[in-house]
Amino acid sequence: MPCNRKCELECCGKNHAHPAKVRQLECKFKKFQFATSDSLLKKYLTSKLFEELKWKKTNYLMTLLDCVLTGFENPDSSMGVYAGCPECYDLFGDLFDELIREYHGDFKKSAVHPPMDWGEPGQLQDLDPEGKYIISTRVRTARSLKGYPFNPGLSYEEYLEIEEKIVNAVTELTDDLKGQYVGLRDMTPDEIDLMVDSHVLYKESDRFLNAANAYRYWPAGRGYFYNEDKTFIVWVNEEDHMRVISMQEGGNLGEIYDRLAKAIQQLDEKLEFERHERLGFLSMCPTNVGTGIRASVHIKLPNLAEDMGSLEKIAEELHLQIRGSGGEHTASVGGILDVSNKRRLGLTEREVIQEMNDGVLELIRLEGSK
Ligand code: ADP
Ligand code: DAR
Repeated sequence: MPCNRKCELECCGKNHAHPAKVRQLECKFKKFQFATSDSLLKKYLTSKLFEELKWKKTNYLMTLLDCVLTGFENPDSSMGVYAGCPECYDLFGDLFDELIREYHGDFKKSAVHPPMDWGEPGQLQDLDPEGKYIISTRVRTARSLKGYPFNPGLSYEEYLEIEEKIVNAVTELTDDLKGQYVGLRDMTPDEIDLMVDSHVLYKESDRFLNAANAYRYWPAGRGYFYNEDKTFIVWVNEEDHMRVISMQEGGNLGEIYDRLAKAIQQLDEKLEFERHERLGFLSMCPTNVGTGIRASVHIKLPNLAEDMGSLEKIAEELHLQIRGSGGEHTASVGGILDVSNKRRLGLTEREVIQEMNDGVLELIRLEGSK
């Protein structure tokens, strides 16, 4: 295998993947073909497409192997693919476009994501003013700094560069967004666990990300920024270069969304983000391209949750996604469900949040009618 970028360029130039990587890819694909998997990778990476893509390499030296290793190692993936760098969305577009079309509600190759539009502040209300259902609400978006690969392609130095650029930007935020940055290297395991358990921070435990080589050089370049009351948080170099998060107890979606919109407006003036002409803002995962917004409530729906199969069907019709209370790939604890918008692409920011707003209100209506 190439020992580093210089070695790879000397061995096989910029035109095709290193032969050792292709041999590894072929071996893993052969094994994957016998695996039982419902992932979109399994559905769309045909042998014909595999042969067409296996020798390709981006200018960041990312290959098909870097993108699909997570799905080969985790057949229980839903997608099974992460982009190794922004160029992967075009170079391996015959694969990514199918996954994106299916995940984001039939977003066809001919479709174009709309310009960013957060709408005007003060247009959204509290989803649960009486506090009967919603424990807490969180709205996050993902951003990638322009000119860098994603986790699978980042060097040690690039992790530190990204961290420095983001820290310089967030420490200039004003008003209620003012706060402080802490690097994970400066935290004890107990401090990290406390923040993870309170849903403020992430940790190095996602096997899908691990299989995608997203945890190399950990904890270098990793950390988080937070304001005084931890209602505004920025994750640095978790799955994406940047996750910008607004969250608080209760269901006041309007307050939380407006805070995030204000933060993005300020960050847009300080950082340059990777934006694709057709897919909008780019992220490591194809589920997060476009607006990158996931707006979620931690909500108790005891009546609807008695029949999870039926609830999942209703959620799908409302373009909602249900996760466990610990986030993705976790179970629901204490009857708390994480309910959020599913699609993030093909709609403006304002339309995405309206879709989530309307979906959650419908679930609350149905819960109350039981
Ligand atoms: P992401 O939303 O960033 O894609 P996860 O689904 O893993 O990733 O959630 C990240 C963290 O945010 C988890 O600890 C999860 O419990 C927490 N979280 C998500 N939604 C809410 C919410 N509405 N209230 C409180 N914490 C939340
Ligand atoms: N585990 C991967 C990711 C799916 C979407 N979630 C992200 N990007 N965190 C899968 O294919 O299941």
